[in-house]
Amino acid sequence: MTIDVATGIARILKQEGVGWVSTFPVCRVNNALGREGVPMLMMRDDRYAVAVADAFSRISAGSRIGVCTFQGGVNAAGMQYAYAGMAQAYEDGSPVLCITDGVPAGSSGNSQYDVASAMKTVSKWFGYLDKPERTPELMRRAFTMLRSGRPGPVILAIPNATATYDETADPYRPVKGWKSAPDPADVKAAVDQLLQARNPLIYAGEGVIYAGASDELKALVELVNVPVITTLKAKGAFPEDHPLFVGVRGDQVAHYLNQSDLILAIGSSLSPGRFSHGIPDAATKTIIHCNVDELHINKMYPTAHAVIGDARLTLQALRQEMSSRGAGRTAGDVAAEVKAARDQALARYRQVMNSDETPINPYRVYGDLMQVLDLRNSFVTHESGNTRDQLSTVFDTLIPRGFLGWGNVSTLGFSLAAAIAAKKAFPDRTSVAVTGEAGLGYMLGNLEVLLREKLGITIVHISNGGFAGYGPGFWGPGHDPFTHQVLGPDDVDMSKVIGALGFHTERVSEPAEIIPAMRRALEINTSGHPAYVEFVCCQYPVYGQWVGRGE
Ligand SMILES: Cc1ncc(C[n+]2csc(CCOP(=O)(O)OP(=O)(O)O)c2C)c(N)n1
Ligand SMILES: [Mg+2]
Repeated sequence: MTIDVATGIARILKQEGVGWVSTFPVCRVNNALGREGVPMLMMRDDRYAVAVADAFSRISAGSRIGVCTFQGGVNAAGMQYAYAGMAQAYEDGSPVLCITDGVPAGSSGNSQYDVASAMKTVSKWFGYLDKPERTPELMRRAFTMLRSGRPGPVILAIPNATATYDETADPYRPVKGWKSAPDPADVKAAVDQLLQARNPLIYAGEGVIYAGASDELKALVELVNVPVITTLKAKGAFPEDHPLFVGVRGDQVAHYLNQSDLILAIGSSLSPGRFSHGIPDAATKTIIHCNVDELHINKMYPTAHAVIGDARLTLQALRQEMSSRGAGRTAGDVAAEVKAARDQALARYRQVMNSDETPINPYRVYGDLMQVLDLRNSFVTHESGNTRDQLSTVFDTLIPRGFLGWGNVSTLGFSLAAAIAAKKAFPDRTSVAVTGEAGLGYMLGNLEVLLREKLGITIVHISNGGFAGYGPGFWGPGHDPFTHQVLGPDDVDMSKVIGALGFHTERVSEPAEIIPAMRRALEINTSGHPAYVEFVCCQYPVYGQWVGRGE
């Protein structure tokens, strides 16, 4: 049967199990999606169309692929605005499928902006559908890239969505995705080195989550009795109430990174971005780097030994090799030392988590949030700024993706997209985005979506009247004293602004009111209604640092 390209794409997406597509109009495949019954989640700008699909892929650990569409072609405003979302997905390695209009044949001279070059800088693969018959081929290729190897965004540009082809000539079959197991000799060598180490440390990255390898990580860790840190993006890959969990950041993490003589990195690039640790004194440590491909090996730090393969298969192989040699490493005092280091480093935060001061200390909000939430059935994410730095210092994550840490690139406003995606991925989990004023500013235009789509999520606003940002804060002796001040809770009542939209809103100034207000908001969420809670907080830019960054 002859069909047009847009219809072919819509049908293939259904075959691939794609349940909905996020979008901002216009894109020439959208009408076919509508006709073929693929629901569209219409965001209020192109960047959020990408970000929601990106976050859905992250939260599903790539087991379900987020798909978005946005305007492309000649002089494409949509694509230029979506670029921010794609750049973020690319930097963070998220397997999202972006579908857009391509520049039609013969029109390549009509745009100053070189679409193909631009798209190639932010994608694992950029496909240009230059012939309608190639629709199944390019979609097959796209899903192969999305489901295999190192994750990253894939972009497909469709220059002529109404061109037709014979659907029966090359029937589409869904793509499974493939994994590779490591070389057994490399596994043996890694175990040899691990057994020789005095103070080994396991450094787990997001690859563990994408491989669905949290159970395997825990099994190996318990066998070898080695302390664990995770990256920000892998927060939750290892249960944070486990006696061998050190942390994501903070003095205890610094201590373990500094004292380690061997680092077994699994599923992490190990290349320090703005929001990750460097390896202090790397040249004096043995670095065993387990990664899905060679891109990150011998990058930044000398790799003593690489184990290339899927994180789950690698962890299984390491455990088998370890078991086959008799025991693991003896328990000794490892867990007791981890506990002592954590207790010491977290004491100052645990104290402010119980603070009765007003304006409210932000840590009191985080502490109370942990009490209110069922940490095995909830989703929390941060924003760029203090909420990221503080939550990643103290928030206990007990299940993979109970918390989404994000940010090799930390684009303000992403928490709203993440909370929406979490609600779509796990409708029964409570979904909470914690933001400052800057993140909230980015979200405002998109809040209508939550009402229209009946998405019961709660936005928690740590309202401190300024851009605390990084380091010691923007203010006073902070690094940006001229660019931190915005109208704060004394000047504007954001709960009224957002309440007028139709959200359930509250404004909380008393610490004792945090838990009751959160309970009301989460209860209202269960009927599909969004909530916004503003906590009038003090400026308190205190949190764990990143280590080994030479700053
Ligand atoms: C798109 C984008 N532009 C700029 C930044 C740099 N930046 C990081 S945090 C921040 C200010 C955060 O202030 P606020 O939201 O009030 O959070 P606070 O730290 O006060 O809790 C800025 C401008 C960014 N992360 N993303
Ligand atoms: Mg602020």
